[in-house]
Amino acid sequence: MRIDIATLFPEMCEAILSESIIGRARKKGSVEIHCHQIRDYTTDKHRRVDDIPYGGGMGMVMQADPIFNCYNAICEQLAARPHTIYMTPKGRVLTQQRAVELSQCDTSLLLLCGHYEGVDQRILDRIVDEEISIGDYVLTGGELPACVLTDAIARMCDGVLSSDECFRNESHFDGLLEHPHYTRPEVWQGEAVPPVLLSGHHKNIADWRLRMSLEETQKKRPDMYKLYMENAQKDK
Ligand code: 6GU
Repeated sequence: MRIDIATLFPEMCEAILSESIIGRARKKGSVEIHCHQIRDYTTDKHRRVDDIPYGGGMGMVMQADPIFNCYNAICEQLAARPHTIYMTPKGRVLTQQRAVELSQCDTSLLLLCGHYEGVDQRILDRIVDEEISIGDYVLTGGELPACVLTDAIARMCDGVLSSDECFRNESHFDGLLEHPHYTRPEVWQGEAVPPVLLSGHHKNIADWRLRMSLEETQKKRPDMYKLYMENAQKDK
């Protein structure tokens, strides 16, 4: 999987995506992530990327041309058109299911990060296939959302985690929150690990984990619990 990110702050994305599991996966070559500086694709001597909005009002708007030049350079590198996603609070809110689908996308992905008050609508109309938000709140730019989306997708690509099991069991994957986890010591400040986990009885452990998952979901995310139960009914 290859992900390109077009932004005015490539160092911000590069810093986040060079650490930990994603950083290691990039070094190994399991995922390819390229951050592009949109400002490098300006043609005027002031390297201008934004201007005041037509119609007046607050803030600056990112201009079409630098973004279009950056996009075309990426297309040329890829020798293909990437699936292009604009990160915006107006987009569809990211879900685990959408992240799974994007991780299986057969073309590469391009994430476009907006800044200031927005981006000229004409470039969005020309190159964007999909708009994604990471939640119903407003951030100063698309960089953190692009890193969130990249992490969510990249961790499911082959060779990034030690095995599929690492994400097949976890919160949100099957519509439930994960069961609690315990590690050594067996007793910590008077609190013991649930005895079933020390029993070595795999069936009992699996049953306990599913029960805890259901309880956890019902308590913390009644909305997810309701959906899960409705789907379980349908599957019967
Ligand atoms: Cl994708 N961008 C910005 N600026 N704010 C957001 C967002 C994206 N998703 C949630 N808030």
